[in-house]
Amino acid sequence: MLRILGKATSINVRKVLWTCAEIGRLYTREDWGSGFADTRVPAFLALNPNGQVPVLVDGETVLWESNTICRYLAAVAGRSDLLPTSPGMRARVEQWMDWQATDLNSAWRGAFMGLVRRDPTHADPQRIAASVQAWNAAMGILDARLAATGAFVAGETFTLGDIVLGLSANRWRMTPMERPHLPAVEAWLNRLRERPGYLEHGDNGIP
Ligand SMILES: N[C@@H](CCC(=O)N[C@@H](CS)C(=O)NCC(=O)O)C(=O)O
Repeated sequence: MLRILGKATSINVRKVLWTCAEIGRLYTREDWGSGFADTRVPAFLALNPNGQVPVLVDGETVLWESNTICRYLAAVAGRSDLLPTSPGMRARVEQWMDWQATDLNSAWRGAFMGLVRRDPTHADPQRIAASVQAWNAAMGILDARLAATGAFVAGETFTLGDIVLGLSANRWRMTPMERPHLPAVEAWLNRLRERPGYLEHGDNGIP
């Protein structure tokens, strides 16, 4: 049985849980991470030296980095709809996944930590405002992309890109801040609501 180590409130853990829902893979999940079991213990650090969740244990295969785990699960399941095998189409999906993990993640950190987590080290209003601006600008890029495809992030069909960005967009819409109306993002989120995996692990009240 697949083991997933990480609390279900973590956005990165929820990417993996939603992917498992899409591919119909059963798993057991253990509550690790802040507020739950401490990831700084040797037993956990032996699995992920970063002390972060999620960690996946699939027999001999131990993996960390949520987007990598999602790609691994889709590949093992032979789900070329979620992660295409043709190099160009696969790169298109990976491009948006990498953008989520780098540019988009960096943009939201200050606003999310200050406004949702209420982290005292992220309380500076100017830094929060700068993060809100950067986050909204990044979401504008996603909106333009979705307006162009008229469907999903990588094109006409649902892929892993929609999982990682769907969770990100859900966080964006739930964070108490000024937001522009982004009609293509809104329409896409409604499209994602047709998927049980998104309803269970994405649009479930957790930002
Ligand atoms: N790049 C990593 C980031 C993982 C990460 O930031 N995980 C957070 C939770 S979302 C974490 O483990 N924080 C420490 C903790 O909860 O103890 C990934 O995508 O898997």
